[in-house]
Amino acid sequence: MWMRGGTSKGGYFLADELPAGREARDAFLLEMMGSPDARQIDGMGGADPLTSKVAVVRKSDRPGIDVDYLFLQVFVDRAVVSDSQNCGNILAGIGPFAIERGLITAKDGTTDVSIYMENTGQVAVATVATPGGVPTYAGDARIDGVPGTAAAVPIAFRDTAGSSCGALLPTGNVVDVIEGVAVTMIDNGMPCVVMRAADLGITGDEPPKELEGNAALREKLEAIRLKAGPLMNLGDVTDKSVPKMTMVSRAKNGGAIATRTFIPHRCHAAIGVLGAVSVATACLLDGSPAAELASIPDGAEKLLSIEHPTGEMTVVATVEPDGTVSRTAILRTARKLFDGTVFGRSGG
Ligand code: NQM
Repeated sequence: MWMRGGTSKGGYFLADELPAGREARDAFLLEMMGSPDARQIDGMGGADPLTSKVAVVRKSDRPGIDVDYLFLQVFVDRAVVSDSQNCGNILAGIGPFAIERGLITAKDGTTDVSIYMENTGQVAVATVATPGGVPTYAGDARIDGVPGTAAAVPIAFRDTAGSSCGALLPTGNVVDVIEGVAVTMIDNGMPCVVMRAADLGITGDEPPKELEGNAALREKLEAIRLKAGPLMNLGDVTDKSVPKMTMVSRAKNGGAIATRTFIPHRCHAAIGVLGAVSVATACLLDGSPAAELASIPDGAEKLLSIEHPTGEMTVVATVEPDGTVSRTAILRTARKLFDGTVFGRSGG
């Protein structure tokens, strides 16, 4: 099934529909997407990392969990399929997909679907609109980066700190300096390197195309990223899609902070879900470059509007008295686009 999940789009598969074994699976997914090719002309991919994504779903045998979800990033111009990151946007389609495929039975009204995210070993709970026990995609929720409105899919996360890096702050520091730039290396669901835009010589409100055209900036970001990888316990990140590189500046539209994010070689048209959760968390760390620039509301339950090139994403963060972020939630929408058969080059 092809679905839009949040501001991303990709193929959703039942695990047993894919070729068995990692090598055969990845060869099929590359052929199906049309990778490697900058235009993905011979496949389903949309020539952008955000539209070259795959979800592999199975009924879970874990207590209290409905389904297991493995996210795979199919690189556009390289023959790489990576499970090194999670994806909170594609996650938004998992609940409806699982109900459509009969993995779980929906209730009348709304159905909570608990999802084990295999990439990071954590759990998310998505609430799917299911009037009459059937998923509906129509509704009045609006998210930036997607035209029109659709049924709301609120998603809550717990215990995402250290999802891939083993700790919220894998170096133990709020600030480190790499290549002369002050950075916060953080992982609250997505490994991110958060830096001041000004320190990279940009204002932070440039359009993504302009930033992608800035060769000196891209080179500097990649130099920082390759050094950050091992420091974040991610090893050699040359062929990985993490860490994400987020440059922050003061909010321009009344939000908490403004962002421009390389994921990591293309500049995101918006920001990833767990990426936004990690950046929001960096804004709450005293002494971090992001905290200096952020505008933080009072109260234990904070609505942090993370501005990005096509609008904003609101992260709801629950902050404990000791300052730790114990729970986060975001609003997404999803839509079923197509259900059918896709083929590899051999026709299989
Ligand atoms: O951070 C893009 C996206 C993502 C990932 C990326 C995501 C997340 O927008 O949870 O959603 O950063 O590769 O789909």
